[in-house]
Amino acid sequence: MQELPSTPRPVALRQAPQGGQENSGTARRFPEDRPAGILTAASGKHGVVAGEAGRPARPDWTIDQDWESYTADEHGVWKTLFERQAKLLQGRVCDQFAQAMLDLPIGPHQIPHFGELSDVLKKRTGFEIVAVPGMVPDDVFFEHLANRRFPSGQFIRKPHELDYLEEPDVFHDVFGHVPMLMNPVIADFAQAYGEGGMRAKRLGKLTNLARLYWYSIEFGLIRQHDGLRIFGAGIASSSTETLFALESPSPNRIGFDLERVMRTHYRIDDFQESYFVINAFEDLLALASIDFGPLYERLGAGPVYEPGDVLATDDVLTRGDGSYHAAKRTKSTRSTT
Ligand code: HBI
Ligand code: FE
Repeated sequence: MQELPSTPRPVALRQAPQGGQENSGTARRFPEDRPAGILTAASGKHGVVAGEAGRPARPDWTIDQDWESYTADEHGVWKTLFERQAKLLQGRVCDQFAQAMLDLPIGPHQIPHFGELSDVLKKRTGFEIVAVPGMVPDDVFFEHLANRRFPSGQFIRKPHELDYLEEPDVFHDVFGHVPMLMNPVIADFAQAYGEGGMRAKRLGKLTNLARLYWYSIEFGLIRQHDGLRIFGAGIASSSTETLFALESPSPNRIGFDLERVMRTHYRIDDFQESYFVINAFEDLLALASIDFGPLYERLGAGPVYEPGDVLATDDVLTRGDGSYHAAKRTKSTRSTT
């Protein structure tokens, strides 16, 4: 068992809670006259999280990557993160992710060009990368995915935020998500999520759908030839969660079940208490053909589970001892959505 860093605040990406709701986004309106180029509010926050100041001029929230504007220090942050994670992921990330890293124009020396990544990605799965300031409103996010555009944060975290960040930056989005978008099945699933997101929002079921995204695309594990491997971007872009998710005795590791997952709260500001494990990427895509209408009806009627719950009906691969979160709970209040 590897020793986990005992530092507080782990994590690569925590999507900031929006309006206290489980990632349900904001319905805020912003003035239309915002000048282009203002990407970061004085607060240092980005995108939706920055409020009015985070909204770019274009209605689809895209901005230019403006690659030339990255400083040497910013490329240096990328390098630190890249080298640490590339090493750590060996033998821990799924084969498809590892292979995609070799196929993409991505390396330690500089923040990648979105245009160059898109050239390769487009040929493989038809996806392209567009730059956004940070978190974008749900409907904007869904619209991009539904059209096989992956919105990636343009900014990179500051040197003092290497292990904890509330917003999706270029390291989380490009290092964490783009390799999996090279996989045709994941690409189709991401598009289906975008399409389904609109519908879920209309039906008031976005909370349920967002849990599916969270426990798969962001924090999913997969069974491969020699054991559990990472495919979720939130894990793959975090050194501390890479070790926690696979090697800590604390979390539960449970066989993926759609309805079970969609009933389960998740943690937004710390490691997950439970990870869900798929057998193959095709399992995810099969979900895209399910009629979510009746499913949403059932979900509305049935129970909701806490992040650490283990049920009698679960296919439990590892029953966690919960030690990590128990130790923290004695110190602070719980924070889940
Ligand atoms: N915006 N840039 C960005 N990245 C996300 O992952 C994201 C987002 N906006 C909304 C959102 N995710 C989620 O709230 C939805 O997946 C539900
Ligand atoms: Fe993400």
